[in-house]
Amino acid sequence: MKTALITGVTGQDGSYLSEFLLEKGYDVHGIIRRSSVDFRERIAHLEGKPNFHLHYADMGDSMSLVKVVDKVKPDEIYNLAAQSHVQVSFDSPEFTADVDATGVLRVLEAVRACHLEKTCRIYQASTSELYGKVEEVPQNENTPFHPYSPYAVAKLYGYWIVKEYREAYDMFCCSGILFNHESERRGETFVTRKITLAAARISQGLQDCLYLGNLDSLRDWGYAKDYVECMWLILQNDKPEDFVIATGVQHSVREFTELAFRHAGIELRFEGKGINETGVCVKDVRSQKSEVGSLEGKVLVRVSPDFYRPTDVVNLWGDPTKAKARLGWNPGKTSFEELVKIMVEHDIAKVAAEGAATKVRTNLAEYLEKGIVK
Ligand code: NAP
Ligand code: G4F
Repeated sequence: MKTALITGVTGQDGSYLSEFLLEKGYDVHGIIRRSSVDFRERIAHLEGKPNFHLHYADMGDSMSLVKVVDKVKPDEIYNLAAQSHVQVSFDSPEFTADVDATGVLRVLEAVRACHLEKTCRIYQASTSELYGKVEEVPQNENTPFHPYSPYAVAKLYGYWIVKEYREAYDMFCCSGILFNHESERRGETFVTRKITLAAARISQGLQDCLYLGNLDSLRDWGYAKDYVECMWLILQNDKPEDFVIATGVQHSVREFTELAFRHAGIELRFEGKGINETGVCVKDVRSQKSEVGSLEGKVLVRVSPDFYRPTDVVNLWGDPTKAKARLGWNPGKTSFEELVKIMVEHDIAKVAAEGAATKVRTNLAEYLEKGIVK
């Protein structure tokens, strides 16, 4: 039985990766950090399983990482922990650097301190944000980096320190340069989930309008469940290498919004430009109309400069040729259309099930809309 240690186990990817590795027969250990609320929604269904274990540690605390690595003696480490929100990195750049840059170094050094550098393989959660102000479209493993946010600059350090330890100490450590991957477990302030939750709430009469930033931004969106398989494949490869993981298909935030609302029974037409652009309901085919009646003619999407970034990455499009050829990974397993459908159907059911509690969440949605929480 192999032993894996996952940092960021409570996150979107950490939860799917845990399920994937448990299914493969691994003994899975995850790192959690102390929080005033004991709320681990994404992994609650795994707690109590005999091969699933949790340990307190923090990416900002070297000694805690050394102690966990020494206790678990993992065959594989998946370093997924990060302050992962790009816009938040402009508000908390130093914290982001500590966790996303120095944190990677702490993991590598913990492995060396425990004398596991010859046996333990390490996966680093790298990102398409490294391409930032893109210098080439689509982007592959040889495309030059141009990070364009404090988050991306921190992640660039993570990428290079992994490469350095691979070359200096002959360690099996690799970066997966993953393009955006989403799911029904995606954090609620990333654009896709914000849209699918809003489409669900608006369709049930629990939210009036969705406020977004740059609708023209282009992303290569995949399904997180498919991407965690690739993290594992990267560590099963015969030599340590970095890989771009993407679908090879690109869509705009506007297209994502149109499709999500369509799945909720609402046809939108976008009109106007820049901050004056709006998404108007032109056809309301919801199966159950809420007490607010037909939405036709109503403005359901508006642009708010609160969600503009000081520098925004607007043209991410990955080329997964290497991962397909060398790892046998299938980038087309879940299409963009299927992804949006999965997320909207999940959120429609979630909003309906939450009932009165959803109304409380709607207040949060109003805060989100006002830009208090990005
Ligand atoms: P996520 O849902 O935001 O999860 C981040 C995880 O990191 C959470 O478990 C979080 O714990 C943990 N964490 C944050 N700060 C920590 C600290 N100081 N000590 C210990 N744990 C800490 O992110 P994700 O979407 O799963 O992404 C996983 C990784 O892939 C991240 O490194 C992200 O930057 C990278 N990535 C993501 C994408 C994407 O599209 N999803 C694309 C490329 C790269 P709490 O639950 O306690 O907050
Ligand atoms: O969903 P996002 O916040 O994701 P972003 O910035 O691409 O970052 C995610 O993917 C990266 C991989 O490329 C990861 F490394 C990172 O950890 C994270 O998982 O924003 C996507 C795009 C941006 O261009 C943003 O400006 O959507 C645009 N956008 C437009 N309106 C919005 C909004 N983003 C957010 N979060 N909220 C909006 O209202």
